[in-house]
Amino acid sequence: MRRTTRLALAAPVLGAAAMLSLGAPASAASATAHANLAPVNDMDASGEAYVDVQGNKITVTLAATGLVPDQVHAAHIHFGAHAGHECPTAADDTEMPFGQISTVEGLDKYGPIVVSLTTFGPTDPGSGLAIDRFTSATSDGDLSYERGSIKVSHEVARAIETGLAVVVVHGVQYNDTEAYDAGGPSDLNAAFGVDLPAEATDPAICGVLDVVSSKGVK
Ligand SMILES: [Cu+2]
Repeated sequence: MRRTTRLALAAPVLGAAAMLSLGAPASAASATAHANLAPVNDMDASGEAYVDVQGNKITVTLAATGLVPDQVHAAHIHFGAHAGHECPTAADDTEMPFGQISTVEGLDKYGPIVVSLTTFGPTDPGSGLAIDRFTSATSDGDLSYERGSIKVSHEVARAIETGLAVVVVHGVQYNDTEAYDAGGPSDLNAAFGVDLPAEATDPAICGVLDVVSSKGVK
């Protein structure tokens, strides 16, 4: 029964891929949004992200500390028209194992992946767990990321320009090994066809992209 529930919840993650491929004409709008990234699970981590929108292209800069050292951290922009446009809290920890807020448990709050913050190659939702293309934290647990000219759909550009998108950095530590080896299986495994532990994919830090300046956004 639990398996059925998880698959149903994970479906929107894949659904977003189809939406993105529709594309849209570029607009003249521009905006800058900023997110303070705060811990979702029990991590002493924090960070900041800026997203500049120019028409249908975005530039993303992200800096974080307190992440799992020397481990890769998948990071995304999440958005769903019917999501809460916010980050999950302990109240969203509704499925076993309790004490771990999983990516799927947060979907109602931040929506599906709309942009994968990879270092190279595609940035589509389907790249959401392309762990060989995400940034690793340093041995001190710091992470910095910058990538420009990321093409997004009109809907995603509008979501960012209107303060509805959310940045999530994944990869947590539920034990003391500084490796991804605990928490049970990830609830994204079925949707992405991977076999990762929950530690590799559960959200570490999260923040809503609040608009700090905008021009021509309607
Ligand atoms: Cu994510």
